[in-house]
Amino acid sequence: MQTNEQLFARAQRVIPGGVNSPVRAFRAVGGTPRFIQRAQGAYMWDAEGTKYIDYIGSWGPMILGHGHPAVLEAVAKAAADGFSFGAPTEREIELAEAIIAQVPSVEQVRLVSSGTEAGMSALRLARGATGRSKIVKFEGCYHGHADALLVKAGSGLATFGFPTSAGVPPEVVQHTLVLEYNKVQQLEAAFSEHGREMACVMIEPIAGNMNFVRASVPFMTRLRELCTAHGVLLVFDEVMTGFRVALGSAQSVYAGLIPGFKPDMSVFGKVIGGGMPLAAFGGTRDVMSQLAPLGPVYQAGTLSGNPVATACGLATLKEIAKPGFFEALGARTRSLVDGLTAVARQAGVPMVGDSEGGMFGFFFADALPQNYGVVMGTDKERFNRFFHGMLDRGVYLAPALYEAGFVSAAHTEADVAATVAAAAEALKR
Ligand code: HOZ
Repeated sequence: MQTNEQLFARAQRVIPGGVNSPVRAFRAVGGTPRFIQRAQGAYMWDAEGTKYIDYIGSWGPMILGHGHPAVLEAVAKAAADGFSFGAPTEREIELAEAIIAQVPSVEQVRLVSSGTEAGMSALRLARGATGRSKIVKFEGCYHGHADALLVKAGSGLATFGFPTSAGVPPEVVQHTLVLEYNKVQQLEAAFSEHGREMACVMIEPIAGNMNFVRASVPFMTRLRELCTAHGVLLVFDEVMTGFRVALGSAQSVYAGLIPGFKPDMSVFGKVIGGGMPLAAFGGTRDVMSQLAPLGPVYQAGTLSGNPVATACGLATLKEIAKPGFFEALGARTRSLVDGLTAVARQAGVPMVGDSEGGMFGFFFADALPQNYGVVMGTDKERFNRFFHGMLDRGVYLAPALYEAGFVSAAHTEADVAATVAAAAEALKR
């Protein structure tokens, strides 16, 4: 058996930083990343055989837990029929239909392989469809690592203290305006100055890359009004929230709060692939018809709509559409957050938390942050101590304070109780 430490040392010789995605390296929290060997249900086991209750769920996709039998069966059957054809399949239509059935703002959808690809393609399409160049994003919102969107993003960039990546020339981001999340006045000022030059505003409606921060209802209402008034496309990045916070995604949550609310375009990933590389972007038929081969906006991919990935996604969407699924998941997630904040209160530690469906976040602070600046000011040292205290007790939280957490349908009340008991101990440190 090789230890996590031995594997990490070996990995660092052949992979930059020993990982294929920066936040996995534990740089924010320190220590040795766990090399995962297998997972089942709500649990993962590392190379040393240590068992963890998993609250990352592959950073969102594993909403059913690991190794769900219906998903395994669908994947095995699809794999036996062929891994990739580079030609259309019926399953792609079925997945597109399944997405459209739950998200009324999406009339057509194109499948791709990653959230980054989906965000990048949505951006090109928004620019092509409007004939405009400027785009707006918000501090702390991460839309994948395409150049134009890698400005003041949260997630890994926040972890490493680089607001923007090196290798992104200033000319490439000269059309990207970055505003503060939840600041209505800034939004109004930006629209009055640049509204007619903007192609789109891209937003994580519930930001999961600065932990868990909701767009307020007044902010979202005004954003929708301004986009409509200026002919700017409102693009919801639902890579994290899509089919995770509700069956209709975060846009259904806002539609319940703001009558008639709809974004113009949406970006999905994670849950729609059930753990396989699959993502999508969609919108009105009008906008989507600008895409090649119908229109002039080019976008393509050898593995787009991959038959095994679509089987995995379809089987996952079928399970989560069952009656009562989100009610149960939401209740379990709320009970976790309530439990964590209750033991923190008992320990005299300021902690606040929030959740929607199966996505949650918590901060060592007195009040829930409304934007990135405030998130950055919450107690990072305390978070890091807590992270390790939980890991030592068999609870695997996201290894950075800037990331949301995820509960799956496989987590039981007993898992939540064990997690809360671990937290009570960890908070004593
Ligand atoms: N983009 C993810 C964090 N928000 C990290 C994905 C990973 O490292 O697997």
